[in-house]
Amino acid sequence: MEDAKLLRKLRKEMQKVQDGKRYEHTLGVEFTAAALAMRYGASVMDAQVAGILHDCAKCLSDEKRLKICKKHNIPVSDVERRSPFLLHGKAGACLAEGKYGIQNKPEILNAIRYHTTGRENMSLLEKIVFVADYIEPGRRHAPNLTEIRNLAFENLDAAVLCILKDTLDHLKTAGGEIDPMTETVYRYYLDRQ
Ligand code: DGI
Ligand code: FE
Ligand code: FE
Repeated sequence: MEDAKLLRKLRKEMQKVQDGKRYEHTLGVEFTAAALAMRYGASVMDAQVAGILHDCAKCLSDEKRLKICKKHNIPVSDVERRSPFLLHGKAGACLAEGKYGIQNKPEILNAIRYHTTGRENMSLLEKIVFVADYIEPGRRHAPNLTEIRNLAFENLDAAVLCILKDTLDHLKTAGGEIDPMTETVYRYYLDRQ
């Protein structure tokens, strides 16, 4: 299928399954990921597809997310079982492949899969989606947003580190349970600055 046609089709699918605010966020992540791909020399098309689909499992029920993981033999940790929204990346990667037809594109599926916590040694596309998700124009409330938006186009790894740090700080003050993955990834990027 022609690129523009595929993008239109995927946007339409997301508009069907997401509420208005989430869909706007989806479009914001799509074009922010495209801009970062231009800046860092990644595939703009892959960034757009990953951006459109990254939250394709966000508007499902927790039961549905757990069911998808079970069906695909994805191990579910204790934290993920207590907070199944953390599985929307992993479940989303399954849907992207099965329901939305993203075949033979493991790099796109991984960008969707790891977009919430990040992972060690992320690929360029994974970092782009991780950062775009945090800085897209519809985001308003994150601390240091102006600085992180600047940094994103200067030094992508530094932006990844800042986002992880602010996310951990936020979880610590707001009392959210921390997925050990988020801390592991933070230490990984801290050691590599
Ligand atoms: O799906 P989005 O809202 O667009 O963004 P996302 O997939 O990055 O999810 C954002 C939320 O995920 C944000 O409120 C912080 C939260 N998060 C990231 N790491 C962890 C976490 N929440 C918990 N409880 N534990 C984590 O380790
Ligand atoms: Fe998400
Ligand atoms: Fe998102």
